[in-house]
Amino acid sequence: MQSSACPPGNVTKRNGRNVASVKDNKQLDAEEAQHLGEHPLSPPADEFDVIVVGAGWAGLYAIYELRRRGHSVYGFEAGAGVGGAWYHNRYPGARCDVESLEYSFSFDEGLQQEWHWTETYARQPEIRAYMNHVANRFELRRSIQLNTFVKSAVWDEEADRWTVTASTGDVVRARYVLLGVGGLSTILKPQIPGYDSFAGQIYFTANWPSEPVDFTGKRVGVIGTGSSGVQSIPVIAETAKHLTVFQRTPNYVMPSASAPMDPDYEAEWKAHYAEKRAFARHQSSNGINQPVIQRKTMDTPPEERERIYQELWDRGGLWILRSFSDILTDPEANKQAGAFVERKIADIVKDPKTAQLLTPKGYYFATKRLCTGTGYYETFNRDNVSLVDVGRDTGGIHRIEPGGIVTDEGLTELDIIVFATGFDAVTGSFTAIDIHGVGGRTLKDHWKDGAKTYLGMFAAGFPNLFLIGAPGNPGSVGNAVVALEMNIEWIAQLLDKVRAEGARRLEAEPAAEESWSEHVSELGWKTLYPTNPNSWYVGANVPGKKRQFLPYVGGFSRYDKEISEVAARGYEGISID
Ligand code: NA7
Repeated sequence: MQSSACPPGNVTKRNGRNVASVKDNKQLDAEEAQHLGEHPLSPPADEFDVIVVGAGWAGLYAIYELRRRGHSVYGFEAGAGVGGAWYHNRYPGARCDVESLEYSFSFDEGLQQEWHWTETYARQPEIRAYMNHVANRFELRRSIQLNTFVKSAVWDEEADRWTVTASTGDVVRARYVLLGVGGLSTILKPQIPGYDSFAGQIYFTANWPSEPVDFTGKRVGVIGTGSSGVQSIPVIAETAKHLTVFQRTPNYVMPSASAPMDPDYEAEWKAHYAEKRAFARHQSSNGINQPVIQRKTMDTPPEERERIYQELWDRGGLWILRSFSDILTDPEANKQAGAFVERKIADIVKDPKTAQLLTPKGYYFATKRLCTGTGYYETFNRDNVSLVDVGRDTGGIHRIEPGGIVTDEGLTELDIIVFATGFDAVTGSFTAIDIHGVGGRTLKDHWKDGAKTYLGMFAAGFPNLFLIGAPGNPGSVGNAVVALEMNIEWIAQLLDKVRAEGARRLEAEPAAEESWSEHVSELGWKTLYPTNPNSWYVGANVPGKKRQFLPYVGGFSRYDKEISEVAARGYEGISID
């Protein structure tokens, strides 16, 4: 293992100063290829203490932490490299909406001191480079088999073990399985008639090639205006001959306002990392060092309100959510914030009809995941960009033909179609694995009338199985890295106890799962989030999926307190035998 004195992969010395280099995906592929030999091609044993599925944030940390505590751990990763969502989502403009100094691991002081982020909000290649660095620095690659999709996990009642079968034909047994499969990794491919007939090229933002895609002189269509569409549209517009955006639901888009990292800001963070990490976990509402605001919207005079919104708009990212305490609970307060952004859209977008189309309607501000973008609204002022409404009250996208996309407006001729159509979020990557628990019951079946978990980590009837980023967890409404670090540490401590007691099996009690799920739902309904029937938070983007508000929105500090109290009460709600 490297000592913390060694420079990380992204820092070199120039004129005596540390200078960070930002590589593109092609360079990162080449760099990662040098380490491919470290990855096993098949499991070195038939049996392990823990199988970890996925080598994104959760998988990397789980392998590190569980191995450190003396468990034999083996990981399977479907991709050809580590990084999970940040490996696959290489689309132009991809960037994190949480500040880089926060959206990073806290578990190792040397790691957080040595890594240098070049921008306040990191772009995808820099996050991928960081995750590669983590895999190298902690020698995690030797425990990760790449290019291997876990097909099934079957609980063996007699042996208290899981049998895990992979796409490679490998079959291994393990006492525990930890699913770090990611809430945003199962790509949604809309069933649009004629899809296969398209004569041009099709790309998915969530599975973007390493080679840069050349849009020069091309007629490009982007379907989808969630975060991926919003980030890629301005970049594609710069070189495309013409870009047509097919919008089903307009989103509220905040300016990303990313900036080059200020050395003083970075130094201040690095000097106080311990306090900042503790705040994110124990005191914040969203896993981020943003103050918990007490002031209420309607108690604040209109001019002062406007000043606050403007200040936070200028600050960029998701800061506007910290304007007032009631922004997501009081309809009137929410409308004020929404109206501020709607005025911005009207100011920025010159064509009134386009501005009108881009203005969200019929749902409360930020109840669909708020987007951050760079020059998003401004892009619609370009001569080479047009917007086509494929909203639910239009005929939507009728079909794809060899020459392009047909909507109510007729045929839009295209050379390239980019699908920025999202994911079967939160549950999709768990149910993509054929998981059979007690009595052979599948997780899919267990969740068919609505997904439920205990503490966002366990499913009743699925012993010794850990879910990271699952329904009932706060990760998807805040800093996911903080949430998964909390979860993995909590699970690691539980396993220490189970091992010390010589127990073999732990399982969430059905009543505990029921009451946690009710609690999650109640917390949700105290906010405006569930009123929006049309977001991935409620599974609305997946045809036939049960509509249900999935994330835990009680706040990170409350979640931390609740799971800590469960542990302090002897892991109440979990039977340990
Ligand atoms: P999102 O946020 O789920 O966005 C997907 C977009 O694609 C959204 O605008 C959808 O419209 C649209 N969509 C999906 N299917 C269709 C069809 N059939 N026709 C037209 N438009 C369609 O995914 P992203 O990848 O952008 O972002 C996911 C998360 O990653 C994001 O929230 C951040 O947390 C990071 P809809 O809104 O459903 O009407």
